[in-house]
Amino acid sequence: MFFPTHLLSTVSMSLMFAASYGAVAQAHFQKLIPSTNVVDQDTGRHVTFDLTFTHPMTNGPAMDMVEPLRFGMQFDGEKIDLLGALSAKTVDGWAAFDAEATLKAPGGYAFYVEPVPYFEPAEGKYIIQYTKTIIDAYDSGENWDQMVGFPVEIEPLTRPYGIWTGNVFSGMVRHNGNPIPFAEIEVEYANDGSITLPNATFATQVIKADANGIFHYAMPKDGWWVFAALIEDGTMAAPTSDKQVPIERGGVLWVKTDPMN
Ligand SMILES: [Cu+2]
Repeated sequence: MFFPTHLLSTVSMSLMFAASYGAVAQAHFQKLIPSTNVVDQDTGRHVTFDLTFTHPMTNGPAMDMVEPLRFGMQFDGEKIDLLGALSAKTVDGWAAFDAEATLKAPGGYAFYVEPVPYFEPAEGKYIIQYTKTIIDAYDSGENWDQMVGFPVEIEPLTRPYGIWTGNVFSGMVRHNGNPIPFAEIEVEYANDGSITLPNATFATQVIKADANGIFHYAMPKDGWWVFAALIEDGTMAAPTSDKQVPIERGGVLWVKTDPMN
């Protein structure tokens, strides 16, 4: 029962799912998962990335991803365009991308992607997921809370790498720089298919920030977790008409936990 609404063919099914699960049933997430989030002597300085627009907790199905508007890395406050480092692939038959980068110097690196706005017919709105992940090189401990300047962005209050499984992750939701009280955050886990969900409500965890825009979540499993702060902001013309429809801007952050063995 985890079929996303946008893949259903009949209106009645769409309405039924929309009524049953609300917006959460259509939770898609922009993946930006690196081969490692800590570069050291063991890993080497070459990092590869998976950029797929998908449903992480149900291990797909993926959705079509066109070449993003921006993909890059921020180091020492400077942005470096990496669109040329993308290579096309297919996931579940849909377009997605791999990428690679070399981290030459010690320090904190933010990798970020701004996808082309995706129109979600089931919700009648555009979705833009401004997505980032932080990599540390050579145990620098620097700039792990750097912001890349997205309209909606999560400021990590927990260092976003070197995290044990079961740790609490805390962050602040910012919209144009300002904390957003009671912002809604969706949380998913990049399930490789080995986790069976008790029921559909487990696909996406939903939490709210406090009055200062700060949220907390304990991650119960080792692997990659995604936090998406979702805010409706602005309108755009719908694809097939001049009608203005809302834009849901998501500040998305990927973090990894490792088991304490
Ligand atoms: Cu979906």
